[in-house]
Amino acid sequence: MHNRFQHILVSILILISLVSCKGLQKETIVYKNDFEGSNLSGIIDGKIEDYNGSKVIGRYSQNGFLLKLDSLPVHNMVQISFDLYIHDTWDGNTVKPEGPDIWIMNIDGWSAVYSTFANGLCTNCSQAFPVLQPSQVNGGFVFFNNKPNSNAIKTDLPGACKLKDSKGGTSMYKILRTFEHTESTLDIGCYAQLEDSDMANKNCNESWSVDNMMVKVIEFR
Ligand SMILES: [Ca+2]
Ligand SMILES: [Ca+2]
Repeated sequence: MHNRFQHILVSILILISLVSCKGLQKETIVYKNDFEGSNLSGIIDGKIEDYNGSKVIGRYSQNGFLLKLDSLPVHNMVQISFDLYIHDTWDGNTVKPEGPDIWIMNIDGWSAVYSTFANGLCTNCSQAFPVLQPSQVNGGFVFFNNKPNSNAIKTDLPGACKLKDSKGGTSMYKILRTFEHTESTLDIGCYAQLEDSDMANKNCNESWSVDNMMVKVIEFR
């Protein structure tokens, strides 16, 4: 009987410590933007466009934008999440002159995403995503071969320009990155490096945009 009482007491103590441990993690949303108010404060090279009934940051073809956050509360980790729209005809791992078509996210200058996407009319194409980084072979980059639209959340969205109004013209991905970070400033750069032999229409042929961006800082005490 004595042992049984001890057993129950230990169980209760473990339960209390588990509950209190959970309380030691503090999350703070430091940035949240659905771009419906066209708010581009803190963003360099930001621009707004309407896509499929929602305002997005974009569209970009080559280049992109930089979000600069400062005065962040004390934290150990950062979590970034957003919707990435890949519009029209991306050629994935295809070699020059039509590819590779690379989407890039740099955080404080380090590479968080350097991956290829394929969408639209690309036949016999492959894309690296959801593999986020290429391997390095003989000083060059080799991208992983996944099927076009791998891990896309939506593949039946209309295109934005070249494939405007045609279903499947855009694919949507959820980008989620969580990493250790303690500095009070945070730079998030989103870019693309796209190859297209049709330079005059590149902005229409292949572009991207972002929506519902959220940045959380997490503190473990
Ligand atoms: Ca929006
Ligand atoms: Ca291309």
